[in-house]
Amino acid sequence: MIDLRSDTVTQPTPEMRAAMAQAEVGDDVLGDDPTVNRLQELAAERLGKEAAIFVPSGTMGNLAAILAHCGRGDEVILGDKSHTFVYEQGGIAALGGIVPHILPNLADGTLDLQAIEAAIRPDNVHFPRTRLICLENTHNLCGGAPLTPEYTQAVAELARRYGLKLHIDGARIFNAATALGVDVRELARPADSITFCLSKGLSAPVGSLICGPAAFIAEVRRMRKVLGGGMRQAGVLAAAGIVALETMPQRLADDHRRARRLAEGLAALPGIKVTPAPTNIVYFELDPSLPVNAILLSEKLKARGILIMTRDAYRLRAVTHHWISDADIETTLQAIEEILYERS
Ligand code: TLP
Repeated sequence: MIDLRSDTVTQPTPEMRAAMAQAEVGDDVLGDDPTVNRLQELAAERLGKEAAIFVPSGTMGNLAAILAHCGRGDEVILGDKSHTFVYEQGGIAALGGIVPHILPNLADGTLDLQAIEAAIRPDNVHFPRTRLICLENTHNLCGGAPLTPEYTQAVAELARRYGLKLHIDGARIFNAATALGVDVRELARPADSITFCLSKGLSAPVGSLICGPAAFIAEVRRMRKVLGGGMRQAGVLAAAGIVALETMPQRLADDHRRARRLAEGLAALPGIKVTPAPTNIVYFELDPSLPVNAILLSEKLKARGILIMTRDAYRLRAVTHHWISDADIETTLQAIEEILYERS
């Protein structure tokens, strides 16, 4: 199968499997797993933060971080297309009693600075207290758009002026760093906390890390435990994460090149509109006049061994990753052309 549904489908590499088999482990809830501890130290160092904590998923990472920043009734400013708002079941509200204050994401994944400032609540008994601003880098629903260090810094300065914190959902922060040609620390520095995922472009089977000041990470550790995310001999997972962090960021440029090729190939087909694809995520839209809609196209591709995700009746998403080759991209383009113009 050519699986373009997501970079979450990546399988561990042989080197990761070997590291997992040999991992030294201990009870991580007691702080005794040497491999988890090593991963956390490595993650903190790579992101330029004081400390880090390993969690089972990006969803739990964002939730635990936001719970550590905010209390019940507090408000968080975030984008209407952010993963936390759209795809995390409203967990911050459902489990944390935290109020999402939604602002429109612009096409480049940013939130307008003036709109953020206007959304910050004055001290008034009628309002919830604004505590936190959340950004997403790269921005999944905005076509994998990377946010620049300058924009992130501007949001951080605004947050500081009002005594707020800044959290980044950096699920794909290494993709952002690659696309912008900057060190990942430049992107993380302005933020008080950042979550990133090992199990997307970095190809590890499980896990995410939250990075930030040591005192904040201690609070996140409490939140992780209450959410049921305290894992015991998690070193078998962390071992793959260490290999991921050490060996995989370097190869993300290949994913981006393949996504660009896919986007260009699709854009050349009549009736297809493609969102700019600066990293590894390609969104495209089918003109309703074409003989197939998104669902039918994905079904016909599946019959040819190609998996792709539908977004709505006409929009689809394809994501490149470690297990997608140049030849897979050409095969996919060829198949889409044949299906759309009914030569299948
Ligand atoms: N995104 C998944 C789906 O949930 C949509 C995908 O296939 O892209 N932040 C961002 C920006 C994400 O894209 C995701 C996963 C997460 C957080 C959550 O990570 P997990 O799946 O580990 O909970």
